Amino acid sequence: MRRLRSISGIGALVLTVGVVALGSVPSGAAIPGPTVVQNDYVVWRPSNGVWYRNNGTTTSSVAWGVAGDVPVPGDFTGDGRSDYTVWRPGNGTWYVDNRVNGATSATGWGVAGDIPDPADFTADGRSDYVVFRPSNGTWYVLDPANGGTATSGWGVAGDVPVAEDFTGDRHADYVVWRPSNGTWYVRNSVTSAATATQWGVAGDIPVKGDFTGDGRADYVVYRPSNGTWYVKNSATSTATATQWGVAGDIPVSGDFNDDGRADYAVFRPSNGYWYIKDSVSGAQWSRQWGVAGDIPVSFN
Ligand SMILES: [Ca+2]
Ligand SMILES: [Ca+2]
Ligand SMILES: [Ca+2]
Ligand SMILES: [Ca+2]
Repeated sequence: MRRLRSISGIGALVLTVGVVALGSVPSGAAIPGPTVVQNDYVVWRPSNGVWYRNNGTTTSSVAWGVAGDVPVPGDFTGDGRSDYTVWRPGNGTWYVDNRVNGATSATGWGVAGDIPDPADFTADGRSDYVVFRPSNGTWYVLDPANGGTATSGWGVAGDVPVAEDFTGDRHADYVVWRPSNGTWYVRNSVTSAATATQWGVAGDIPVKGDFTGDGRADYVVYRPSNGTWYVKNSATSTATATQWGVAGDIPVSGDFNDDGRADYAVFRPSNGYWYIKDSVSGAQWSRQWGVAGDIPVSFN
């Protein structure tokens, strides 16, 4: 695959910093945010296959992927940092570009029709290659560290795979969200214990994240119709609703201020801004990064 790398030189994307009045849904010029971030602001552009990254202080871009690919960033190499990664439906191949040293790899895992959903099932600190196959409701996991594999029948066609750790043992669990009944089906990947929790309605978008900081993923949906985030603490069942977003916004999973808790974050294609609301203090900021058509990705 063609691979180009440039640092701090993205002509098409200009970082702007300004001040606007705070409101429930800010718009307009950027509001400065934290300079130390856990999640970077990253978009992948299908039209040219370029990843544009902004870590709060510096920017870079890497050409990696082609139109039709699915961006699936994760830390596949175990250095603690997300790698530029795409999954190609046409050949079921994962293309990984090590973000730190530029080493690349291609690994076949999955077939056309699968939904890629990388997560760390083995708790070794490295994302695994993971696909959910709607045609048979089966998950396929490949450990990049040792080639070990696992399969699990969990889910049906139409379900949305949401692999993350709900049980707090650092092993990602098999999780699907079912739009037809708004139910989260969680299967502990270690013990196989299963739970079903209704949270959300058809049309919602499930979002990964631990919003409460207890090391367990929470039930989270973003509702496009009213721009509201509904979060249910997976340990206590305490629920909150937070309006953050407008029609057309794309929710993004991530902790944007490095406090160990996921934040409310949306990317607005109409103006290329990211709007973040700290899930703890309610502090708000925004950053212009990306254009319409870009895919915002969770990247740290
Ligand atoms: Ca792993
Ligand atoms: Ca787990
Ligand atoms: Ca939690
Ligand atoms: Ca946070």
